[in-house]
Amino acid sequence: MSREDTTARERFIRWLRPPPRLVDWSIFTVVMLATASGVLSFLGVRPVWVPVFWFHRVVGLTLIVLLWFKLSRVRYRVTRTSQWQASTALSIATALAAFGTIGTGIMWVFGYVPDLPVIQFLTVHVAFGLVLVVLMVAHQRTRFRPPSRADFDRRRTTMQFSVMLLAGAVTYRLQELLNTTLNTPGKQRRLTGSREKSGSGNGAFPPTAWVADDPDPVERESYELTVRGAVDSPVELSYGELDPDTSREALLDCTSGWYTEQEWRGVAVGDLLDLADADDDATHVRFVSVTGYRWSIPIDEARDALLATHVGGERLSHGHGAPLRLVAPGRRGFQWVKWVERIDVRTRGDPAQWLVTLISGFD
Ligand SMILES: Nc1nc2c(c(=O)[nH]1)N[C@H]1C(S)=C(S)[C@@H](COP(=O)(O)O)O[C@H]1N2
Ligand SMILES: [Mo]
Repeated sequence: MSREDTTARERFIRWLRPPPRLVDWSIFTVVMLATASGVLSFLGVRPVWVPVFWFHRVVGLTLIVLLWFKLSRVRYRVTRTSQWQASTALSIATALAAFGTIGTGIMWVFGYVPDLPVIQFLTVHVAFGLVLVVLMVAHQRTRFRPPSRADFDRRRTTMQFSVMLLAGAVTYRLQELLNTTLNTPGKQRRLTGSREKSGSGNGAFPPTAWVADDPDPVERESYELTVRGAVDSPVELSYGELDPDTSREALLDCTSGWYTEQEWRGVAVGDLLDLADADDDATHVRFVSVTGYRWSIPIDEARDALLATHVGGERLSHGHGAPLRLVAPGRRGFQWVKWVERIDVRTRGDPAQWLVTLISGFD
């Protein structure tokens, strides 16, 4: 920086730019925070989660500023081929993953996204993000230089980061404003960022697997539902013995970026718990799929949930979890277990479910 930069803008940017090592570690931190908030956002459906989504977007936008600082500093290592080293390829791949993550995020927010076969567009953003974390960790290991005390100037560093975060927040507000004024397809997103699939019945929304579940169709004729565990009288019911007399509207919101509001009909879980005479000390109810996929919810909430046989007046299709799938209002879609064949009444939660949902379906 020997050149005399005199315009106000250049002076501001020079003031704003933290020292190199601090930029690098900020990028690292910001990507980790974005990942953590992204993963956390998978849990939220209700308005109390809004701050998590906000945080994710603001942090993501702050990353753009940091990347710009970083890339304007290291650009020459890529453009001058004489400077290439073994690690240059990794650096480029990392940068591309970062562009991919940010780019798909921006496209998603504005709603200008292609219709893809098989997967939903938001999944591409998630995939880019996960690749970015892996590459970034590898990249960071090839050029490890922790920030030193000299990189921090308490007042200036605080100011720099406040300005960057504020810029992120303002940009996010502007984007919302732009969405509304331009009436973009991204405007109608829910608080989770998901977009609506309208219509009713099986055809209105896509059959979705969380990771790899893809069982053969479950025959209604030979199907049996078991209720067991912390109960006085375990029960087994054939499909014909189920009495699907309970209806309710509920919103299914999938982490792959869509939601749908449907009228579900089926058996109230509370009725099944009464039938099996659940113990007083039971605290959780676990729903287990034919694939082993499972999720549990607190018993008071479970009483209120539904095991659906029908959606929008139609019998559930195989893809949507026939003969029986959990409808858990207020919970993210991945917890709405499909192809339920067993209900375990339990006296404690089930931490292992977090792992099981990821690996069920792999042999
Ligand atoms: N057994 C099982 N249940 C499952 C899944 C799965 O992969 N296996 N996917 C979940 C996910 S991620 C969502 S969003 C909803 C989607 O329901 P749908 O396929 O009826 O749209 O089902 C959930 N239930
Ligand atoms: Mo999902």
